[in-house]
Amino acid sequence: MDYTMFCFQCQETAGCSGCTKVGVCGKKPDVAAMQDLLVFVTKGLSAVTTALRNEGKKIAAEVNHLITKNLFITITNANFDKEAIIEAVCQILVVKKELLSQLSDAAVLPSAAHWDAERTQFEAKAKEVGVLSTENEDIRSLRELVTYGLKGLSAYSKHANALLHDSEEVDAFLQRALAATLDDSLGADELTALALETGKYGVEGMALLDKANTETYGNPEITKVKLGVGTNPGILVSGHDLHDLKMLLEQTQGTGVDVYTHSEMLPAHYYPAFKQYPNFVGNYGNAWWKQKEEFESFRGPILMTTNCIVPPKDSYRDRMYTTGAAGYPGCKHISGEAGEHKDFSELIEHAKRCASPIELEQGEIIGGFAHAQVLALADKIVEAVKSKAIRKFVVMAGCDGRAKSREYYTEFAKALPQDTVILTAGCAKYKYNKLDLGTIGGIPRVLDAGQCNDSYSLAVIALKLKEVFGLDDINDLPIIYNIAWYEQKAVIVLLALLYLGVKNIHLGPTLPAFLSPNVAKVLVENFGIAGIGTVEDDIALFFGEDRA
Ligand code: SF4
Ligand code: SF3
Repeated sequence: MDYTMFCFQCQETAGCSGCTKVGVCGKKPDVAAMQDLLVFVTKGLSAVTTALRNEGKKIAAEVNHLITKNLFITITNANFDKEAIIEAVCQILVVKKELLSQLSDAAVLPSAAHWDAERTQFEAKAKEVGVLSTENEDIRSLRELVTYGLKGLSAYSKHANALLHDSEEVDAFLQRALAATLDDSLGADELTALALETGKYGVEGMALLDKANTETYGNPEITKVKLGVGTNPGILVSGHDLHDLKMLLEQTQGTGVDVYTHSEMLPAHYYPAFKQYPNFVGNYGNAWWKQKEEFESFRGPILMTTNCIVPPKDSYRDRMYTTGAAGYPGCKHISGEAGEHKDFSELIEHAKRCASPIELEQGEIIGGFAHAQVLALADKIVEAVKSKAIRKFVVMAGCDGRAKSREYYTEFAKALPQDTVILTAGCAKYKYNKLDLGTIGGIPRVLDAGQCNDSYSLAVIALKLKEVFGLDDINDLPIIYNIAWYEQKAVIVLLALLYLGVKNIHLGPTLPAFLSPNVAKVLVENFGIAGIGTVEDDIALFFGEDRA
């Protein structure tokens, strides 16, 4: 196929500019092409649904779910299965055709809304609709900033949808904003405003998921999670979908198969509802990028409920299963949409034939500091701030990744003065959550709120502290933001923080390649966004001469 891929949506992008031959993540050009096409037709469908809403018509929940799932499929490391992506494109075309016929005036819609074709024409079309099809680099940058934010938002929406929580406002915005990225009449100012509005709905989407999670599973509470292994065979669950984990736990009761969390699934242990399962043993391994070694030594089936998938080694490929938006060619996919039962019996039977996991480490880690738990400790925390036992909070949320430069975060955590507390969420925590950083008056120096979407908790905590201290500006709090990003969920978290008025966020290990110099300048000038330096320089920058 004569197609040059171009993808620069994640932090790992080749040469900090764009993957053009094959993704650093392992995404091949033919898969990249179909992902580009899937984004294009999903935007086209969104233009149709937005026009229908403007005519006062209601959009079915299944259509909203289809849009969020398809965007989620294109998130970094979620789905490498070309056939599954082609199927998703076909499905969109069918739904789009039907909805177009309901529209009174379809003439004004962009060409993506009208595009229809046979599968044989997909490759040719994919060549025309990638990121580089927008020629102006600033417009391209802003369109992609919005699109990536919406990809993150779609992931969080999908998890809420799985728990039967929907928000018409979030879906309507997501689709309106997707459609707006097709609109050639929108200039840089309008698109910049749209990016900030995306942040507003990022807050709403994360609040929706927080409500869905806490109403379903209870409020996260301080929890010690075991790192060792038992003697039973196990299933390892990775990704972010708590509902998948719940269904698996129910189905494994009494089977002699244990269940372990991996990477972003670790925070499931913090919820009361998951503690009732005697076979929910602990967490195995680290952040996503170490999975090649860790999945091999786990020896049992692995369920990838979302990103981040690393192309598997042959040694465990047949043990890797996917579900939801995740997919990998040759790995069995377990089907089931929102509200449907998923049948994990094949994984459970598979596990019974496997040896128990090889132990990687022993001990335990502590977490569960989401908003309700932290607010329950508010008096203690406020007292510690007033007495100066805690000088500063450092938000180190976000993603982990394989780049060596990310060792910065381990060293930064170690170098922080003893009177600082790290607030974290997302898989970024694996860079320092197993260090012994001690406590301040009984409060651990690393407070883990949960998954990347639980960055929402950190915002709730900040807003509460602002209220308690009687401050007018969230930026007057003793909080430093030093965030690590990797994929597009971190983009929606960033946009959400900007919407909440948080300034001077440090973003690393590199600034996004999709920010053109002009767009980066706007972020620097208006929001004080900055990169990272050396650990020593950054500690000096944040704490001046006043270092412990
Ligand atoms: Fe490259 Fe990241 Fe895109 Fe993968 S997702 S192709 S690593 S920019
Ligand atoms: Fe991690 Fe992929 Fe982003 Fe949910 S699992 S934070 S990188």
